[in-house]
Formats: sequence, C-alpha cells, structure tokens
Amino acid sequence: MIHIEGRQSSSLNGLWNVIIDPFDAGSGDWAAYYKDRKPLKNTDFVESAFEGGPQLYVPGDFNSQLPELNYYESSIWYKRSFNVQKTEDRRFFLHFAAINYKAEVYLNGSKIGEHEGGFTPFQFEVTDLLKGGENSLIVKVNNQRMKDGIPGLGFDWFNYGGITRDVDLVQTPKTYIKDYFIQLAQHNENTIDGYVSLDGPSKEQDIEINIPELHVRFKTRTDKEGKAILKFPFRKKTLWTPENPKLYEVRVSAETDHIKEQIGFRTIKVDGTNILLNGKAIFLKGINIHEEVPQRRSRAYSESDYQMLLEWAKDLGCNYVRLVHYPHHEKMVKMAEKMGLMVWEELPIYQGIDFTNADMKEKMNLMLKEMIARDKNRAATIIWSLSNETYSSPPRDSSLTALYYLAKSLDNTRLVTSAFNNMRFEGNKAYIEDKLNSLMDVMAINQYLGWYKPWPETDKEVEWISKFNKPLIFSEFGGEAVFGNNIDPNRASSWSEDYLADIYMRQFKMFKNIPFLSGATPWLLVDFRSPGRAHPIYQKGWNRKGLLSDRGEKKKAWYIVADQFINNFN
Ligand code: GCB
Repeated sequence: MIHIEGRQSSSLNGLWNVIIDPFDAGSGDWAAYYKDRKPLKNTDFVESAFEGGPQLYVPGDFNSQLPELNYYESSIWYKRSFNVQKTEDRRFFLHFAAINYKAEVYLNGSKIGEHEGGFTPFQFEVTDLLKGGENSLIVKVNNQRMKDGIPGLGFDWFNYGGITRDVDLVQTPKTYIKDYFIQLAQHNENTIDGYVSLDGPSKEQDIEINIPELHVRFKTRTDKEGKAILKFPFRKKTLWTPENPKLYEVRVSAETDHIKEQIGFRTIKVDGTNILLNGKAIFLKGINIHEEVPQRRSRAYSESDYQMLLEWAKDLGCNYVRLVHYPHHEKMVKMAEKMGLMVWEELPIYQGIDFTNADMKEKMNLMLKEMIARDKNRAATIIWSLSNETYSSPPRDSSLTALYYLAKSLDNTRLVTSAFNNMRFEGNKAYIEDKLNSLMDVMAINQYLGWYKPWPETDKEVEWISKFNKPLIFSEFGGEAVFGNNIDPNRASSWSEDYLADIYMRQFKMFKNIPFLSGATPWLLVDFRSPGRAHPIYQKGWNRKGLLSDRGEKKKAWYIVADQFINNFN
C-alpha cells in the first residue's frame, strides 16, 4: 500500500510503554512478553508488565530517549493499546513507516508478522484480528548489527534503533486502490505510462485518473487481477524542475475507492556524458545528508527536522540531495520535492556486505522493492542507488547486476547507479575502474583526495580518465575539520577549518578539467555521530566531515562550496 497520508487512518504515534530486554528473555515461553499477561490471583507469578515501566516516544529512536540506552543494541518491546470501531465493509492494516532493524508484531497476543530492514515501510492486514473496543499492539524491536544484515556489522553512522518512523492504523474499503504508478514515459514526455492496481474481492472495476488543473480525464478498467495499464497523452503541463517544482493534484478513482496525491512530472535521462532533466543538461549540485539531528543526538523524525536539513541544503545552493546511506522517511522525500531538490535515494548495501550469503539476495530484493514501491511517484527522485563502496568479486558483481535489472524492471523512468571508490591512481592520473560502471546509468565515485588519499606531489591537478562514455558524479569528497580549529597560520594542520577549506578549493579547481563531470556531492552537510570515530581530541565519537558542526555552525568550507554552487555551476 502506498501514500498513507492520502488514506483514512488513525495515528498510533505517541508514548508507548516499553520493556527493555537486553537478554532477549521476552521471546521465551516463561517470560513471553508478547502475551501481555496480567496476574489474576496471588499465585500467578508474572514478572513483567508494560504498565508502570519506562515509556518511549514513537516515532523516535530509543537510544536518544533514555541515557541508559545510548549505545544500546538489543531488544526492546513496545506496547500500546488502541480502540477501534469495526464495520463489516472496512479492512484494517497496521502500517509501519520503518523500524530499525528487526520487528516482530503481535496483536492481541497473536503474532501477525515480522520484518527485517530498518528504513522501509511494511504493513500487515489485521481486519480479522481486531476486536471492537480495546486492542493491544506489541512490537519487539531489535537493532543488533548482524553479519548477514543490510547494512552489515560495521558502518560509519550511529545505529539508532527503535520504532523510528510513524505507525498508523489504516482503513480501506473491501476492495481498495493498493498501488499506482503515474509518471511520464521514459522516452516520451507527452505520455503518461503506468498502472493502477486494486486489492480485494471485486477486482474488475472502472478506473478514472483525473488531473483537474489540466482537465485531464483518463478512463480504463482493471482486469481479473485488479490491474489496469495507464497510457495516455499528457500535454501542456508545466514540468517539475528545481526552479519551479510544480505538482499537480492527481485523483485516482475506482468504483469502490479513491485517493489523491500531489504528483510532479519530469523526465530524467542520460545522453553520452550528460544528465538531462526534461531534455536539458544539468549539473547536480548536491550535498550528502544522514537522517540525523546532531544537535539533539537523535535520528530525525519530524517534519521540522526534515525542514532544517533541507533548508540548509537550499542555503548551500544545492539543486539535489543525496540521502545516505539508506532510504530516508518518505516525508523527507516529499518535502525535498516541494522545495525543488532532486533526490538520490540509496539502499543500505554498504561496504562490508556479505554477498556470498545466499539469504542476502532475498533481503536486497525486498529492500529495493519496498523503496521503489514507496517513492516511484516522486518527481524529485531521479536516482536509485543500489550500493556504496563495494569491491568487485564474482558474488558482488552478480548480485549488483541482478539488482540493477530488478530496479529497471520495477521502474524504467529513473537512473540507477552505485557509488564506487575503487579507482586506480598513477602519478596524477586517476583511472575509473569498477567494471560495473559499464552497467550503471551514471558513474558515481567517492574520492577523498586531500584526505584519505594525498594529492599527487606535483602541483598538477589530478586528471580523471574514464573508458566509459557516461556522466560522472563525485558522490563523496571532503575531509574532517573541527569547527573553531583555526589556529594554524600555515593552513597545514589537518583537522583545521583552513585545511578543509583548501581541500574543497582544490577539488573544485580539479572539477573544471573533467568534461564528463555532471554532479558533485560534498561529504557532507553536518557532523554526525559514529561510534567508530574515536580520535580523542578531534572526533570523540563524531565524524567531523560536516560543512556544518554538530551545533549547526558553518565551517569555512561551507562558504567555499556555497560560493561554487551559487556562482559557478549554473
Ligand atoms: C565514505 C563512506 C561514508 C563515510 C565517509 C568517511 O567513503 O561512504 O559513509 O562516512 O567515507 O567519512 O570516511
């Protein structure tokens, strides 16, 4: 089910009662927290209860809400009750916008399902399990890092666990509009190409797509499977661009259900080494963003959080954002769309992923499907990125190749890429190597010249050499600096603001000599928490590569990037 905001629903956000369960006792028969047992007489020894214990806000990570949970990586059981008035003609679904990382869901003592993957939505139908009146919903959340998790055991950001995004009880008619894909055809900006699909007993229905502002009405009918193909001419509209992020109200109606959503229309393609937005070559001026509010030391969870992060990106002169290293909240993408920021969305297939494990394929496929299902109607989203910094091996190559084709089969209207960091340096020449670049629509390279990789000794700029006739995005570049560390007159001390500013100046100078460069995304907007960053003076558990400090202060490098984006890359 997509576009929850457009459906009839009751929010289950708010304070939930919790039991903290570091030893996973609650899953056993003895403790059985999921049964939510209450002692009935004084020889009933029930040693746990949700009532009277700690409480946590949903949405929100648990680590930031109680001091003793700061570095917690284990299980927490959440409970809340809710009332519902059941009617015969309605269906009910529990929808979770994301839980990090594993979730088991119990309704009125019965397990209704489980989900793995911390950043994508899922739902369970509960029509037959709901009771009229009070219902008890219990969710076990576990954020232990796992070798066969996605991401795996190690990653460079904070492992915020919990019910990190919204929970809703959604109701629909018996047959409802489950899904729709309404975007411009990849090769014809005057045609809409997509589908509508219904779920429920009356699958064959009349369907109408109505865009009132443009007087567009398209009628069709779903088949026995509940599916209708949409293909109709669509002219005289204003295309979505960063300068004018025009959205139209699109109404989808079936006989038994209807839904409306604000949708924008644009095309995104590659032509040789150019990226074309609505047929015109563009340069992607971006910034990398983690879904974190550093001042609060927590995962971002509210619209005002997303607004703060995206307004910083706008101030910097960006026309796009790379939302790393996992799909961010759908509301973040929608807000970027309204603000005129193109979006790169990414799967958490990050560094040390175990591609040899057979179960991985299924997990990767599911995450990709959930991400694309959710955001396939977003004009802002121009790139699906499959992975970040993986190294060529037969299992890696075959996994990412299969994933590329799966992405294309689900959505052929966007570009697909993967960020690689395995170039070969020879003197001041940098050769783009990863052979999967021949498959990807755009090449994306993370390079840390001036930081992890020293500049070549001569004064010459690095020359980038690509045997692939494709556009290049530098998906990451930068270095670390502590805000306020400005005491070195020779600008030579790494970790200083001046040193970082110099890295950026030299990077932008180098960019001028790369004719196939079509985008640049500094690493990154704001300092972020990362427990592996242990330098006792400069890091203290933070990755300091932000253009902004963890308190939102602008480092000198901010002004270098803003000047380039606002004045030079137009
Ligand atoms: C990278 C990773 C990113 C790290 C960054 C760093 O290449 O993609 O997740 O945080 O480098 O700071 O080292």
